[in-house]
Amino acid sequence: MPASRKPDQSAPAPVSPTGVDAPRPLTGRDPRAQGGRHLTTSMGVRVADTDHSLRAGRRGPTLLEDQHLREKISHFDHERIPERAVHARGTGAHGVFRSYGSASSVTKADFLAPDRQTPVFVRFSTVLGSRGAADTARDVRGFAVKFYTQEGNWDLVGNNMPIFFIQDGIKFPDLVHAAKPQPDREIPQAATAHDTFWDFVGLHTEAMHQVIWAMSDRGLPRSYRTMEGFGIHTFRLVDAAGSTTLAKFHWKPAAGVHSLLWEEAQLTAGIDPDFHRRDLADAIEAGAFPEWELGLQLLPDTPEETFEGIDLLDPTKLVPEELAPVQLVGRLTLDRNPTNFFAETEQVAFCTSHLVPGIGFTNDPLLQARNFSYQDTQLTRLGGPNFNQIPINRPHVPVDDNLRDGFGQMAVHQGVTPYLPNKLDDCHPRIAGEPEGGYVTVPTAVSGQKVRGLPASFDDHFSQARMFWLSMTAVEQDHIVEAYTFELGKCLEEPVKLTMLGNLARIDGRLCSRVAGGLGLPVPEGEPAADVTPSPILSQVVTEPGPVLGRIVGVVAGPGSDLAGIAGLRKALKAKGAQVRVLAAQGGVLGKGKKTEIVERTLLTTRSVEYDAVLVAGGTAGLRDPRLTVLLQEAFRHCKVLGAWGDGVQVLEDAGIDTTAPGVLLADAAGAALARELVPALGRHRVWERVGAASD
Ligand code: HDE
Repeated sequence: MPASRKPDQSAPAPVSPTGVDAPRPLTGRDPRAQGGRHLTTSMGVRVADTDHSLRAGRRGPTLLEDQHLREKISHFDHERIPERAVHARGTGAHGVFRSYGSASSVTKADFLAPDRQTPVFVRFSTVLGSRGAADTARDVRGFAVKFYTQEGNWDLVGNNMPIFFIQDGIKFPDLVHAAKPQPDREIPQAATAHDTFWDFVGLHTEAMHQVIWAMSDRGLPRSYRTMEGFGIHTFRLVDAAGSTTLAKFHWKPAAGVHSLLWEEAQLTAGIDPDFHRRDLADAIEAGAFPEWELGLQLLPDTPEETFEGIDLLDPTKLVPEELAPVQLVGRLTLDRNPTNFFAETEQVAFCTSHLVPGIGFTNDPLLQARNFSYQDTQLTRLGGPNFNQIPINRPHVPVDDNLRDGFGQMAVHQGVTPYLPNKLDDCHPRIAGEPEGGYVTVPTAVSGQKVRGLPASFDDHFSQARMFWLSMTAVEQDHIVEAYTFELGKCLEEPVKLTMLGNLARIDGRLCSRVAGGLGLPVPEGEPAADVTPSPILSQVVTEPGPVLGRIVGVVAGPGSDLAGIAGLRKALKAKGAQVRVLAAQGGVLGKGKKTEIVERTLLTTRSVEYDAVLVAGGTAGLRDPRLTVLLQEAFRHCKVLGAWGDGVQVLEDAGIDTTAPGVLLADAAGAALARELVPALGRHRVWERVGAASD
């Protein structure tokens, strides 16, 4: 037995099943450190040898009595848990939600009262790919937020698009079975570009609105930081006096709404499949904390539950912001990366049924099915009914739930009365009336015959798909045409393509004829909805420069480059929240003494897709490399800002870049003047004027 064991600061904090653990002091510790000084078994016995199993002689068989061997291997054998059925690939971060108080007039939710600060955990995800899939697949993105409020946990489990593929949750297994890899060969991974997906959505026209969003630039976010988020369903808010208001939740990103191009997304899946995961973690580590404002579209709670003719229970319809502006009610800041991916990001369990007083459901048939599904899925995925005791899922308030036992029970419950009513414990834990913060369902009238069916207003499957199409700028429409043509072009079955073309004809004739042209198929007849008013706010092409927070500027350099210029540029960009990354032919350090630059990427390890803009430093003129030519031409073709100072201009010219083209910034030196031009150019995200003027 060890002579003395000092209390170890890094020992696990006591686990309480009913609240937050006391935070463990990490001050002064290397975050990469495991914790304790000595390796132990799971029983806390110090281990003397972890590299050799116990054997009957050095050449003999392994002994069954080797508990350390058996425990080590057996635990490893059971390390994996089932991945999420959908949204398996994702990443998370901790943060805080600060309320402005502006929602208190419509909801009594305490965390929305003035000046409240609520801890949150957010998980972003793709829908279709497996846990190890690439981040940049064309897909809808999940945007799930767990608010650890003083009244219990509220989960807002949303997406980066404001509508969904289906109106009734009972169809979700059909949708997912069609969209996931085909069951015979299990391909393609993380992609809708295959027959079964288009077969299903082609026949299932209520998906048309969501599908056109997925085929738009929204399906390819530049970063999780540059995505909007939507609760999709209409919720019912209730204030302290019992008055109700219908509401849709929106997240508005401080970094603007920006996307990748399809070619970029494909290249990124190869050069950095963890692109979005890395981007989020790097931004937080660099102190460029991602932020969103939470907004509400407030809609009168009328018996019809419609607004301007839009059925608010139909999750395939949005309410244009021009008709119901988004009112901002608080700010979300992500400021801490998880310490352990599995414990936090993998085990976090969001449930749409987790509500707090002040927020209620509507009868949206998709939401109603979700309220069953999320709780249910965790039972298998997290191994039983006690998943809410896992630290990341625990509320930050006391829990006295009378729920007992079950697999993985972590609590040592006290007392003998886990039932109500009881006399032995004076009827504790007591129920709470509304004034004491008890959750009371808003009384709403329900009547009708038991039927399997939806209201007639749900039958319009095309008008909002057309509205979306008409709201796009020309360049965004081009991307949509390319996306449909790519995806249907990957289908093998002609009837599948023909059915979809028939649907496109009902969205827009020009859209249909362009896609049909690309596929080499006849253009079907169709009658698009009349009198559709566009919603220009849906376009993400900006005319005014937006923020450049978290943007990455690649600077091509070499041994003779102007390092002082690079340092100056870095300083100017850092002041705006953007970062410089030096790339060169070889790795290592450029320069000597005080002025040095670390080469973060070499031409072998990078591609243009990792940068929002690429500049060539002065003093780099001698650098010629076919990979650099590809990198610069790609950045140009992808409408990114390019630039050079001093003799760096020569490098652009050698790569065949038209240095007179829009968005190519040339300067004598990397001074303030270059930074002044670069920042707004970056803030416009792309130089769309260049489309059609590519150098190759
Ligand atoms: Fe989900 N969904 N979903 N979903 N969903 C899951 O829950 C489901 C839907 C969304 O980061 C699963 O814990 C059904 C709409 C996100 O952990 C599962 C229906 C929206 C996440 C499930 C829907 C979403 C999920 C898989 C139709 C946008 C990831 C693992 C009735 C508003 C949460 C899990 C995370 C995850 C079921 C429709 C968003 C199987 C049955 C609509 C962001 O329970």
